[in-house]
Amino acid sequence: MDNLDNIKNVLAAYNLSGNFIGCEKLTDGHIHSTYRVEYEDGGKAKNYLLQNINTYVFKDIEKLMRNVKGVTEYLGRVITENGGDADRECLRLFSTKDGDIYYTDEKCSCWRLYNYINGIHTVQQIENKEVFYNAARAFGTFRCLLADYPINSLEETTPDFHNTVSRFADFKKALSDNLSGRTHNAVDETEFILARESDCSVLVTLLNKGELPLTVTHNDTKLNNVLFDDETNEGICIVDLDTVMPGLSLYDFGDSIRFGANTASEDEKDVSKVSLSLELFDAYTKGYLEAAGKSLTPKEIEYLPFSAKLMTLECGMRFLGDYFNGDVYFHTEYPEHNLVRARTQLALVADIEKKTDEMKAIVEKYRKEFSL
Ligand code: GN1
Ligand code: MG
Repeated sequence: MDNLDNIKNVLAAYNLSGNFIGCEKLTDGHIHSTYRVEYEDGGKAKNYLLQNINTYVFKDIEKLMRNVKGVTEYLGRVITENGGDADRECLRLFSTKDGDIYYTDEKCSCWRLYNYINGIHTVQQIENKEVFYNAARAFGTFRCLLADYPINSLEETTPDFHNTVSRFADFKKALSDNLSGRTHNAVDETEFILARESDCSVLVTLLNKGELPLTVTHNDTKLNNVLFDDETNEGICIVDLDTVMPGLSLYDFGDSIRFGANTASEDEKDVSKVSLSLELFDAYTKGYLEAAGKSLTPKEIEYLPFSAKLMTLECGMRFLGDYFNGDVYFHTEYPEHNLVRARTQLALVADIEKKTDEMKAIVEKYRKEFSL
């Protein structure tokens, strides 16, 4: 954990009333370091979410924070106009005493402060399909809320984030650089990826030809980026807005399936536990098409099953590439962590390939049911 005194110094840059009580590190994300900070004010507990921003991943902090400010303010406005509770249904960014939207400490490390939403929980792995259906509705609603967001004002904070052609090139570079000297540990996995090069250009080509629309996308639609209400279990708030950028809706759908419809966790060591749950794919497809289907084109709907395969392959390439590069991007807990993660993703790709026909039939079922 970052030094407690340092955290207190950071908090002193903000205008927070009451007394600091303590803080705990939250461990959901692979990128930033996140803390729940507790204050006591007039006998009442008040929580905040403090984040130490990973500037290795987000190299241009100004761009990043301009996007986050723009999107959170916009969401707050739209949610309020729709009669919702913006303090619970979206992230709110606090400004420092100097009016800045992030704070740079003496070590040049960057921090930001959000509201902490009470009465919610996150889910790491699905236990019943209702949860996944609710996540799908939340991501579908998120898409609709941002449908009119001025896409040209969004900066590309991480260029080519889901450009699978450049992700493939990055993987090949990591393989040939072999900075960690570990490529011999993943010969079969490497071969599996290299055999799927042609998949990597499918969506990029359709986008370049104008056959798929560029939309405002979240780009990191992991299940644990949804906050679920403790009482209703509905997905009430989408977090992790750093990668909200112009992109394809298929990236969002596919990445949700990759993470949530896997019968094993992302870092399960026993790959025989990994498979695509068709029941969960069905639940997510239903929720997503119910909430956002009307805003999707026939081509987008057609490619929903493929997007699940492609986003899973991309993630496998990223984990394995990072393993070859020496674990410089994703936080890891043990030396082989990225290799283990890559193996689960590739096992899931193989299973999706076997189940493609059933996945297509599920999409078709809901396309008809919702008259899309
Ligand atoms: C990272 O921050 P987190 O854990 O929600 C990553 C995603 C990956 C994901 C894999 C900015 O997401 O792209 O799909 O790990 N975020 C970034 O679990 O690279
Ligand atoms: Mg996250």
